Amino acid sequence: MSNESLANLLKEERRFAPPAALAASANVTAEAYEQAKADRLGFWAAQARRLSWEQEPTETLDWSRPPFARWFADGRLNVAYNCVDRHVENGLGDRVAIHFEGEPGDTRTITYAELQREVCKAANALTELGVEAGDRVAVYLPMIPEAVITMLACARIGAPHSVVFGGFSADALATRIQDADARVVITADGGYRRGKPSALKPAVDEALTRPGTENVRSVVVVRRTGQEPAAWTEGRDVWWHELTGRQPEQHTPRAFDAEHPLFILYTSGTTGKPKGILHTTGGYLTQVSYTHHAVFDLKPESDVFWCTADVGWVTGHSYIVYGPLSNGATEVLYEGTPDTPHRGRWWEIVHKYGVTVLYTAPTAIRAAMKWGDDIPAKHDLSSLRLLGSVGEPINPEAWIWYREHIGGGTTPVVDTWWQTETGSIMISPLPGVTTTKPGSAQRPLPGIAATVVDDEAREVPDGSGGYLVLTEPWPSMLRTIWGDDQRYIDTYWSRFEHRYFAGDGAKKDDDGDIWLLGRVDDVMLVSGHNISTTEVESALVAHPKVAEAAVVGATDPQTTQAICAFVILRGDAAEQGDETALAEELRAHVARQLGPIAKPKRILPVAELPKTRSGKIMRRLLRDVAENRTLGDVTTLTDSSVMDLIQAQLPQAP
Ligand code: 6R9
Repeated sequence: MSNESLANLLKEERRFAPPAALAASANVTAEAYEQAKADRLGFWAAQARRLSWEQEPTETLDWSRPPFARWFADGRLNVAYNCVDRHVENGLGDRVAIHFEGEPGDTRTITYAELQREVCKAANALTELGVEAGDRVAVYLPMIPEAVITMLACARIGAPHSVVFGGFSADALATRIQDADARVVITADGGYRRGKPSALKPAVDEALTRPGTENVRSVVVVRRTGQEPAAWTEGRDVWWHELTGRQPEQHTPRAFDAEHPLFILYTSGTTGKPKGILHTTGGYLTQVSYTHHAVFDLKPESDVFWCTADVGWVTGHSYIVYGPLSNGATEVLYEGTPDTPHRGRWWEIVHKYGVTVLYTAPTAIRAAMKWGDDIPAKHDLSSLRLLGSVGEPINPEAWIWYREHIGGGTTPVVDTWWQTETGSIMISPLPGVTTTKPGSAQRPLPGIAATVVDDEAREVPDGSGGYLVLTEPWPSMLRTIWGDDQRYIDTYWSRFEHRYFAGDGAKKDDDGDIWLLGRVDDVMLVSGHNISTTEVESALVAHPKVAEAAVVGATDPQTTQAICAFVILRGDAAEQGDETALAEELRAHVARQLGPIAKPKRILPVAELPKTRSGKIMRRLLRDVAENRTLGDVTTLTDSSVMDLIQAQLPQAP
């Protein structure tokens, strides 16, 4: 990747030291890096003791058959016991676990004692349906407490869950049910989205007509919207409230081996069959619990944590369910979209529940920027003390806005890099230790080994770019791709020997800090130069007229690829017209910031960008548009009509 452009990201030269008060009482100090460096496995063995084990592990890591890792293999524990029962036993039954806020404004407050009763009833219910340890349960629910309860109930009886986004189609659901060979599906009549009830049960009915789904013997339906199910299959379908209503509130948790499967989660998979990422019990829980404690400096007695992700994304698994609850946190669970019924909804929720730690994605931050500074300004956000970002590289511009307009100019911002495959946060500042740099995830966490290598697997010197790799196994690493060990080896462990290939481009700056540059598939090749989409996008977003940008390389006879930029303009600029003049202005701006080589050949103003439900821009589809091709798979888009809109808006490519 061209080194000239590194200078651009570093143009935002402000640095932010941790607030003195936070540093003084931080859960984790700089010492942790030293300890982990001196004895990495000893460090993780100590973190495993954060959990309650029925049988403490004596072995930390078995790496005798790489890349198949076994962590804490002779230990035995129950995940649900760790997330719920032990807090109740410790006298914390009255602490609020979940402040639920439905999109229509209905609320529910669930204490740890209530959560224990609900999880026990659900575990008994699954058992009544014949679900046994090892059976897979598909979960297709909106963001309601039953989603969390179901996941914990599955964990309690050792039945791996496979959560599928409520926004996915019947097709996507069917493929995931088939691949995991699920035995039961937990769903709802519907959920609320953008002010309207949106049905879920019909997609389940449709999915279950597909071949390969015959082993699903029960469908449990939560009543959420009150929509009358169009179809009801007697003997298969059962109402959640009827089934759980007749169950005892006690259930004795049984301990499972540390390597017992906990869940399968499918990555969006840009090509081919989706990959079922398999996570197991002891190592996963150890690392999500530790990272939630360390990165969010979580003080369970006083903090109110809010992760805005959907539970259908790994971020929801690790930082709504397993991380916060294993730490006994109080958290917010919100069902709906940020702009329903108005664009200040999130900020209203922060104030209402006194949220202290907020964890969200760059896409949401950029949307809030686009809607205007005056919206958050109307709300008292002074409870916030720490902000997190995840999902995509965060442009320095958005990082600064987040700190200024949401964090009151005082809260630290932690940019956390990780993946479905890594299970938990891997690269991030520590809020009480790190002097932060807008736009950089900076350093691997204590106990994590990551670096940047070139094509020949050589570690690059500071100031250079290449591929991000993880050089040592970590507790919450994926164990395999469900049913396909060879694909696991091929995808992650074959590009570089003995190193996990993350698929992301990255750079090390002169201090050795890591900057993530997006998926390597998205890197563009222009006249022999590698140019990162992230950098061109950051340059565009830094222009006052641009709210959001997505950049792709389109095949070009002269330059191999030509940079094509799709931009969403800010309110006023969008109304002013003269597209040619504006395109010229933006091209000149990028050339000034990054150099002439990075100047987009085409600038295309659009109203929306195609995104996955976790907010990632699907550049592959924009490439299809830029190259006048038929669109590839759109089943994981939040809203597939966005592509029709974009295509209708565009002049045909020259
Ligand atoms: C947690 C999650 C993983 C991919 C990852 C990378 C991108 C995530 C990032 C980031 C730059 C960050 N990504 N966090 N890029 N900075 N802080 O997002 O998991 O949905 O599996 O996506 O997301 O490209 O490889 P997942």
